[in-house]
Amino acid sequence: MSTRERLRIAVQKSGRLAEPSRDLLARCGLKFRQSRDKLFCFGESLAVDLLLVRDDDIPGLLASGVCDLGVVGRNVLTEDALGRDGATPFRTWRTLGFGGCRLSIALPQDVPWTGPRQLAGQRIATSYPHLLGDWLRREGVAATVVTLSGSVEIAPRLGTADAICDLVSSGATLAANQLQETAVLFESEAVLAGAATAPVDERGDLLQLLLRRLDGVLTVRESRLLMLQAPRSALSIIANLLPGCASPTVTSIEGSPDYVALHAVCNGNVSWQDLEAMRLAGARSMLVLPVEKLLA
Ligand code: PRT
Ligand code: ZN
Repeated sequence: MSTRERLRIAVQKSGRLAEPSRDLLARCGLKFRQSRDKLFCFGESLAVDLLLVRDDDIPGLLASGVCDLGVVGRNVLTEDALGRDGATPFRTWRTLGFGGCRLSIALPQDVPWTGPRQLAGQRIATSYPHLLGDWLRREGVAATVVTLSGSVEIAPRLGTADAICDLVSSGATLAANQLQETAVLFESEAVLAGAATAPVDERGDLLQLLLRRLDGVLTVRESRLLMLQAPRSALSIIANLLPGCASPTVTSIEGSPDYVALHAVCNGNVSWQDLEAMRLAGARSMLVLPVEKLLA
């Protein structure tokens, strides 16, 4: 394995994952200076650089060691891994909570769906031949996989396929092409991935630092700080009503012996119903605040 002092992350140059990937890294405190050709971003705040590429190139860049990490759809990573012999050469460090979609089989709307067996002997167009081939094998169905690099959804209308296997998020593209979604083969979202073995030089420390910050950012996104005052006598009841909060901090209030102040970080949103239930139990002065940074 090559040694380098700077960690290099591959991210999509343009497309669905480009902006959320850059935003996430920015929230981890990474600042970059972009090269004139706009393909490389030099990390100014940490020794972490970005390579801006097509998403399909990311698995190869990780496998060859050119990049240490990549932000890529699990669909692209798994498709590449299935196309290589033997064990998967990648490691998923974190799932990132954006780029969600599913790989599904779709048929013309006027063809009734009875189950995977009906695909036997049919032609299925896809850009994901390995994921589709793997699923067909597991289902015990022998079909012809027609590999296309794009515009898969028009293949049935062109007569080049009987069904398609493509990514779906809202379903609007399928509907616009008079197709119906049937079986879901694979659920995907963006992940932070790397080679199976982590770098052991300075880059290993940078990776750990980045993961710590990332965990803070990902947790914070879903977290709220809840502050309230509770009657001492109702403390245990109110503590049980806290939505998704572990171990609240309880402090006494100067000049108010019957009440305590309570604050807790809650996982997920705190609804009006949650607040009303706590109010009924005696809580007052309730405040819900977004959390900006969190370091465990
Ligand atoms: O140029 P480059 O190769 O980098 O980009 P690309 O065109 O290959 O990729 P891009 O930007 O379209 O998608 C990048 C990644 O986003 C994918 O690999 C997925 O992990 C993820 N993603 C999430 C999606 C979708 N949702 C998605 N809906 N990728 C593609 N689609 C397409 C789908 O193929 C279909 O054409 O959008 C259409 C369906 O969308 P709906 O909303 O109409 O169902
Ligand atoms: Zn692509």
